[in-house]
Amino acid sequence: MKIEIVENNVVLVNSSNKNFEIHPLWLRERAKTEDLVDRHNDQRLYDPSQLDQTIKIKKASMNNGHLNIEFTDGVKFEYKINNLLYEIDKKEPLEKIVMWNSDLNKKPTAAYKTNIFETKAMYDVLQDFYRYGFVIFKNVPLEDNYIVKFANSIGTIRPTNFGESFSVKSVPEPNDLAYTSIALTPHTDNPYRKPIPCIQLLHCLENEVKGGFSTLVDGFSVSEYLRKNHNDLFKMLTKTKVRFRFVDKTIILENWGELIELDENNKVKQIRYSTRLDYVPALDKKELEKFYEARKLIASLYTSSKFEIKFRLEKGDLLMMDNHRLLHGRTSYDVSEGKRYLKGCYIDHDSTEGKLRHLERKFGLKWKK
Ligand SMILES: O=C(O)CCC(=O)C(=O)O
Ligand SMILES: [Fe+2]
Repeated sequence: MKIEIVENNVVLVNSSNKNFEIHPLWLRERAKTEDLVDRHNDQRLYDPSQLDQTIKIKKASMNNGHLNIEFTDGVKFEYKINNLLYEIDKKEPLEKIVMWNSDLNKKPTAAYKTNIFETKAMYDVLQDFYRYGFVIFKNVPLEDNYIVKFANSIGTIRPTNFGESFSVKSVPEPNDLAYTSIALTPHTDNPYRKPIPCIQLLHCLENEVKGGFSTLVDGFSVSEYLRKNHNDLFKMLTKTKVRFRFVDKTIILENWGELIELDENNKVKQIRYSTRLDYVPALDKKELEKFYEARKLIASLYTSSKFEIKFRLEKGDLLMMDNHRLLHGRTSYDVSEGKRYLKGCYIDHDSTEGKLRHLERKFGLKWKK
C-alpha cells in the first residue's frame, strides 16, 4: 500500500485491493499543529465536526516519507506517511496469529528480568503472547504478591470478588474448585463475569507435588477444526447463548454467551467453556439434542491429545494467557506430597495492547508480520 499525489491536490491510497481518494477532511482532522492539539497529550483542542465539510487540499507535496499539505482553510501540516498508513491499514495488534495444537514443539518463554517491562525484549514477548495466546516468564521473583507488581508493570490489574489477586491452593472450604486438589478440565476463567477477564496470570510459588500438571488448549484452533470438519455442530455452538453462573455466600454472578463467539466477519472472537458453570437454556428438544452433540464433541477435542499440551509449572514460572482464546486446566495432585501454591490475577487486553504500541513507538519498531 502506498500514498500518491495526483494533480497537486488529491491524495490517493493505492493498494492491491483498494484504491481510493482520501477525504481532505479526514486528513485535516489529523493535522497536529501546536494550536490544534495539546502538545502534552496529543488531544484535539477543537471539535472536528465543526470544520468546514467542503474543505479541500490547496497544495500537496511529498518528500522523504512525509506528506506536506496546505488546506483551503489555511492550515498547513507535515504528516508522517507511515502514521497515515498505520491508520488506514492496521486494526489488530498483530498481523497474524499462530494457531497451534499439541504438535507445538516450543512453548513461548521469556527470561524474566526486573526491568523487562520497558525493554525491546518485552516487545518481542508481547508479540509472542499475541501470536500464541500465551507466554511463560521464567524465574519471576518468589515474593508472595509479586504478581500484583508484575501485572501493574504491564498495565492495570483487574480486581474481582476473589480479590486483587487470588491464592490457588487447596483449602478446607473452597468457594471454587480451583482451590482444591482435584483435576480441572480445560476451561476459560469466569465466563460468568461482565466483562469476562481478558488475560489471566498464574505465578507458581511452590510446586512440590508429583501431579498438578498444567494444561493448555488453543480454543481458536479447536474452533477452526470444528468449522472445517463438523460445520453444523460448529454453527450450533456459535449461535446458542449459554448462561454461566457463579454462586457463593455473598454474590451470584451471571453472564450469557456462546461457546464460540464470532465477530462480524465470522472470525472466532472469543471462546467460553467451563463444565462447572454452564447452563444451557431449555431449548426445543431437537435443538438441544444438537447442542449436546456439539458440546460433547468440543469437550472431547478440548481434552484430546491432539490439542491439549501438558507441562509442569516450576517455582518462579509465571504463565500469562489469553482467557478469550485459550483454555487452561490442571491434573489432580496429592496434598500429602507437599505444597502446591500459585498466585493468580487478571489484566485486560488494553494493558498488553497498549504496552505493545508504547514499546513500538519507543523503539521505533515495525510490527512483525
Ligand atoms: O491450579 C491450577 O494450575 C490452575 C487453577 C485454575 O484454573 C485457576 O486458578 O484459574
Ligand atoms: Fe482457571
